Parts: sequence; structure tokens; C-alpha cells
Amino acid sequence: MSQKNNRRIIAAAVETLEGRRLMSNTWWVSNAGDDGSAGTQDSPLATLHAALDRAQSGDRILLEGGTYEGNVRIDTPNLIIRSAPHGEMARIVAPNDDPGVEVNIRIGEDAHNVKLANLDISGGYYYTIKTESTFDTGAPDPHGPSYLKIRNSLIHDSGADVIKLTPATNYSEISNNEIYNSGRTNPDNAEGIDAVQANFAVVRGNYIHDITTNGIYYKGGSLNTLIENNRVSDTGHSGILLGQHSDENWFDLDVNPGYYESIDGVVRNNLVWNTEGAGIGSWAALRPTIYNNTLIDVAKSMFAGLLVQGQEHWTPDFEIIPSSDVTMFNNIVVVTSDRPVLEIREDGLTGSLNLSNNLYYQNGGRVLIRDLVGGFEGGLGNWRARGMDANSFNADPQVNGSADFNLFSTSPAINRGAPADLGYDFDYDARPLHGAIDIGAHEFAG
Ligand SMILES: [Ca+2]
Ligand SMILES: [Ca+2]
Ligand SMILES: [Ca+2]
Repeated sequence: MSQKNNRRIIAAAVETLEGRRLMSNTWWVSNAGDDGSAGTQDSPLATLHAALDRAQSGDRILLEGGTYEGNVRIDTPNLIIRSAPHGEMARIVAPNDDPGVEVNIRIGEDAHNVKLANLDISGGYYYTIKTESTFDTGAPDPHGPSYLKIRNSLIHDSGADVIKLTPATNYSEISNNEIYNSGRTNPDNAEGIDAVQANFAVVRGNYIHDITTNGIYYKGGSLNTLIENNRVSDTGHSGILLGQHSDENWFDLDVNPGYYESIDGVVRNNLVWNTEGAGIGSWAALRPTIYNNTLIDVAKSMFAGLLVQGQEHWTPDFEIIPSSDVTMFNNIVVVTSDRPVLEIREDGLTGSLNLSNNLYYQNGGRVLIRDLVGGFEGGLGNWRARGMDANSFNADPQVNGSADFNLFSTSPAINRGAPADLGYDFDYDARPLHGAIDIGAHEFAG
């Protein structure tokens, strides 16, 4: 290549970069606006639909305080949609009882790097927010949208699931949102976050509550999920699950020939309370690590505080995919029902089970532990006598129920955790990097 050509290519690249920066637009939208106007702050548009029609990659849509009709599909990448600064939070609404409006905000499979922030988003007959995917279409490059960010928003009152992520929705971040009131029309299948093979996801700092089925699950072979520093409460099924059940066609068999529902997921620093099902579960998960969570009054009617479970599949023959190489430590687990604090269900486990430094409590008496793989049912003493759950103990954790389950100064959880590669607690106070940390999501007076 000649030097001249080279220079021309470099010049073109610089021009493209500058062009993109210079041409990136902010579209203002106001209930007092007009879709025929310029879309500037002084002359705003009226609808989100009009703003999405005009927006190009790299643009920003600012919604002034007010109520906007949703039922939109975003196909433009590198787009920011948020409430205008300094104003009220804008509401994007859709009905949850109209089968013609399946989703409030749909993110198209090519709309990479979309950011939704500071919005109040509600409704949708099935989903409030859903990503699209070409995974099951026979496309040569099956994908969903990558780098989706959903931050600082209220997302609620869905017909079924509040947020639904479909296969190869990769590198998403869902952080600091309040996600609530799922299942307004279909309460039987209505998670807070239902993610199927959504790889490299981060779910952080959300408050997820009043969910008719599971608070959060990442399944379908989701790789490297990180679920941390969330509050999850009042769920009709479980709080947080790594895995559960997905149809065979959603798995990426190139990286997951074993049909695991979750691979290398981490769940830490979460508070989970008042769940009918498990507090936290490993469900056909490979190498899940579940540590420093506080589970209070979980497993009220189903499963166990901590759950280890497998999943049946036809792959093509009938097979049970167990969880494998499960690690659970430094968790506070309080159960007030007669369900176990810890249960390994039938065919639920292969490989290692690394349990330690958990603090179990059940109505002031003996805790119930059940291992249907190892053939055990009994209390913690006999469980530990089998070489299980080193340094775990049975005591009242002494947490403050009216203050996010912070530890009282008398709590036996203080300084009884195993050292962990975790420099912060639930509210990002420092944990000591060397030596014992506290059990549960909080570091005392940290
Ligand atoms: Ca669901
Ligand atoms: Ca400490
Ligand atoms: Ca703290």
C-alpha cells in the first residue's frame, strides 16, 4: 500500500471519528412538545416514538418529566435514553392487560450499547423490557444486543416477567434499579429478571421485590454471571437462582456441551428475604460460587435456604444435568419454616461441594440439613461430623431487621467468615482483604 493511500485511510478514519462526535444529537422530548418540531430543548418533540424514528447511532434522547407511550422497539445502537437532568423522572408506560402490546421496550438484536437510565418504565402484556435474539433463527451469526445498560430506573408492573433477556444478549449491566410487581396478568411465570443464555452479565445494586415467581434467574447456560449487592424480597418462588430450566435449543453447545444452565456464576453480598422458595440456588449450574449473602426467612414453603439441584433434559435422550463443583460459604441462612436450611436434592450434584463458614439458624433449635445425594438428613453437628461445612455453626445471627439486616455488635457472624477475594460489603463499605471477614452481606460497622 502506498503512503498516500495509507494517509487517505487514516484521514478518513479520523474524519469518521470526528464526524460521529460532531454529528451526535440530543433529542429533547416533552409532553408539551410537537413531533413536527426540531427536537431541541427549546423546541422538543412530543413522543418517544418520534425521537426513536429520528435518532441515529451515538445520539441521546432526553425525556422531560411526564408520561410517554411505550410499546417501542429500539433498533439503533449506541443510543442513550434517559430522563432530562434536573427534572422529574419520565414515565414510559404500556398496558399490561392488552395482548396486542406484548412488550413495553424491546431492544432489537442489533441495538448494541443501548443505555436506559433514570426512567420509570412499566407495563407490557408479557415483558416490560425484552431483548431480541437471532439465536433460534438459523442465522449464521446468532446474536442478541450486547452491552445493554439499564440503570437507576423503576421497572415494574409487567404482565409476566419484568425484564427478559434472550440468548446471546451479552455483557449486559442491570444496576441500581427498583424492579417490582411482576406477573400482573400471568403470575405463574413472571420473574423480576429472566435471562436465558445472557452471558457475562452484571446484576448489581438492584432492589427486586413483589415478584410472583423467581426474583432473578440466569439460565440456558449463561456464562460468568455476576449477581451482587442486590436486595431481593417477597417472591412467590425463589430469590436468586444460578440456572433453572431452559429448552434445549437455547444452549450454545460449542461452549456448553453438557447443557449446564449456568457456568461460573457468582452470587455475593446480596440480601434475600421473605421468599416462598429457595433463598439462593444452584440449579444445574457448573462451578457456582455463592458467598457472603444474608438470607432471612427464606424457603417459607418450598425448597431450602440454600439449594443444590439438577435439571432433567432430553438431549436427545433423557438425562439429568446435576449441579457440579458447588461452592457456598460465609452465608447467613435463616429459615423459620420446617424446610431445610440447606438441601442437595436427588441427582442434584456431582463433583465437589465446598461448604464452609455458613451461619445457619432455624427457630432457635436444631437446623435441618438434607442431602439426598449423600444420603443424609439431620442437624449441623452430624453434618459436620461427616466432614462437611467446616467452621459453619448454628446460632442466632443477630441482625437488625429494620436496617437492611446489618449486624448488631453482639452478632456471632462478626469475624467468623473465611477470607474471601471481596473488598467490599453490601453497601460498599470496605472488608479487610486479609484475615477473617464477617459472615453475611454486611461487614459490621464497616
Ligand atoms: Ca419467566
Ligand atoms: Ca469484620
Ligand atoms: Ca456496610
